[in-house]
Amino acid sequence: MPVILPNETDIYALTDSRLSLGRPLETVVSALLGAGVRIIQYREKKLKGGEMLEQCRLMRRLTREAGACFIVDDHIDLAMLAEADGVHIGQEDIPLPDVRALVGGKMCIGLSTHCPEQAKEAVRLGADYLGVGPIFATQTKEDVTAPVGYAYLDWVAANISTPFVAIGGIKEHNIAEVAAHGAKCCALVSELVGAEDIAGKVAAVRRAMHQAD
Ligand code: TZP
Ligand code: MG
Repeated sequence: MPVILPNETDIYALTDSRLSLGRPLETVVSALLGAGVRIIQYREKKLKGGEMLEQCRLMRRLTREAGACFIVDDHIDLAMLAEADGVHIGQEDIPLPDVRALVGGKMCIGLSTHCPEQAKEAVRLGADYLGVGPIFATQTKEDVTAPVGYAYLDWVAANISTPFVAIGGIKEHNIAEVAAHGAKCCALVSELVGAEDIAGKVAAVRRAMHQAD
């Protein structure tokens, strides 16, 4: 099954059990997949390794059945053990060439970037896609860097041909503007997993994102 990258789909969902209104991961992920989300990242900060591996294997099964791409945040070991399609790393994580040495050429690697220098370096190092953000302030990520606003997004849209995903504070009410600044794919955490009606929210976010198409 070919890996789906952010330029090939519009919404990139991330999990966060702390924001999921107490619903189990399977319920949340099934709702996202049922609504047609084609990339989902497993991102959990406070769980033990054994539980995370079990959850990654569950997500691998669900995403495979749905023909969706499965990415693991930070944990290269979990990504490999669960046969994920990719791993997502940040600027202070294990450097991309070392991650590549571990995961090989088949798994995709996403790298978070916050400024043009980091984007150019990510491309040079062979990132398969770039995270671009945080566009807006967000409560979802601890130790988050300052919002980059539209200036950096505009720069990436104009200068980088590697697929990228905009992230950070993106909601139904602002996604049209983010798309107008060149984001073909947007990552959302709280807006999707925190919605009472996840399928309804995905549909509304999509409508808002494509209103100018
Ligand atoms: N990386 C940059 S901002 C962020 C991550 C993982 C969190 C985005 O969460 P939300 O709830 O969509 O603002
Ligand atoms: Mg990270």
